[in-house]
Amino acid sequence: MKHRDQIRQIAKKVNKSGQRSEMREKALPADEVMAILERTRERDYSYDRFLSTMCTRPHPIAIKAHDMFLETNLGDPGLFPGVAGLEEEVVRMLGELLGCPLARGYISTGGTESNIQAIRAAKNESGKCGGNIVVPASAHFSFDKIGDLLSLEVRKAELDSQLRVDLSSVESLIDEHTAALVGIAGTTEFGQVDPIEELSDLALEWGVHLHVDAAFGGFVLPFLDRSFAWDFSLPGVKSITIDPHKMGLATIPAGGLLFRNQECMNALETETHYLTKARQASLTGTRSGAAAAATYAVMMHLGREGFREMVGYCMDLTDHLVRGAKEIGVEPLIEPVMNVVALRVPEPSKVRERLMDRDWHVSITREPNRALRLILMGHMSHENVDLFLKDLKEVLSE
Ligand code: 0PR
Repeated sequence: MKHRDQIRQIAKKVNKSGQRSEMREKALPADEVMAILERTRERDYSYDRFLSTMCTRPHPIAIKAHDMFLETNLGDPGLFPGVAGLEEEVVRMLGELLGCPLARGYISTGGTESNIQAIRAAKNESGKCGGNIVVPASAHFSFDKIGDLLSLEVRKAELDSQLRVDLSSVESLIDEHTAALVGIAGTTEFGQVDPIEELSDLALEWGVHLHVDAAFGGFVLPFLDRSFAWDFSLPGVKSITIDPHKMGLATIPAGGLLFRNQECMNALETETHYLTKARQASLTGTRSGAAAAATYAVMMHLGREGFREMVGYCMDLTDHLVRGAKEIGVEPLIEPVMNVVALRVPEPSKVRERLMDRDWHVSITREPNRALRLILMGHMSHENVDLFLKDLKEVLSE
């Protein structure tokens, strides 16, 4: 069969909602297009049953702000000084939240871009080519992409019994070719916080850049009752990833990258001769002003008080889930630090499948700490946690 025919056949099968797979010659009235979109949207699942995601429904004010700034492009800020000013305000607020009011940075497209850029800056600053970075074994897979993109060896340090990075393992992996150390404040799978204070000491001792990945934890840790030392208040911390599109309740793709000072940012700049600003530090050229506006709107509207309340709600859900799990004989791998729970169940992949059959979207963690992974975001309710526990109990006794 010819390649084109093959593609047509596949497209026919895939397009269950009745869209055509080829670009039409004639216009289709807007209401018909919208009808297709509405039918299509119904095929997406609903957040009510999501226990696997670090994203959530954006706050209504974020949606309004996003809509208002939809056509703005922060890649050419001179054309959009209004939204460029909002981005500066957001960076100032984030810097202050993270213990460094003079921090510099920008609104990226999420944790992956922020991590790439932080390590790229560290590599450029260090002048080390073909070097290595030392990350915890629990690091997000974006660091594997970084190794590939920046031709750096990614050395993975072991975890301790509490699933934090083991410092002696980190020490054994650092050498004169190390361009950066990474600590995680809110690991993807366990919500654990690495010993950032000790990593900061190590980074200063070796004169290497310490990057903290707080893509998830950045909007959680400042609002917990328990306090951690993890941000720019530690002198070794040079950059932080913090994602407004996760616990920040902003719209996708709002990501955040902050550097302790301008010199770190300079290591990312390229010349942009014909644009309204002569230099650019971001990875993408064209980038969403809407995401920056949405972040600004939520941070202003909720204030610290609102975030404390939202995080408090998620932690309540977490306690409720863990208490209920223990009642049916299921224990967490660690006592949750934030609203991420890893439950020890037999055959996690099978349990996950059975739960998916019951419309629960859950995920699992990697070996050697295979477990059922649940994230309690603001879209979850106590009632749904109870329904989930009932189903979990039934699945486990099948
Ligand atoms: N760093 C950490 C600590 C993360 O948890 C994540 C994503 C990233 C970096 C990368 O962020 P971006 O995905 O914004 O580039 N953590 C989630 C995860 O992998 C992302 C996610 C969100 C996945 C929603 C699925 C989902 O439905 O689980």
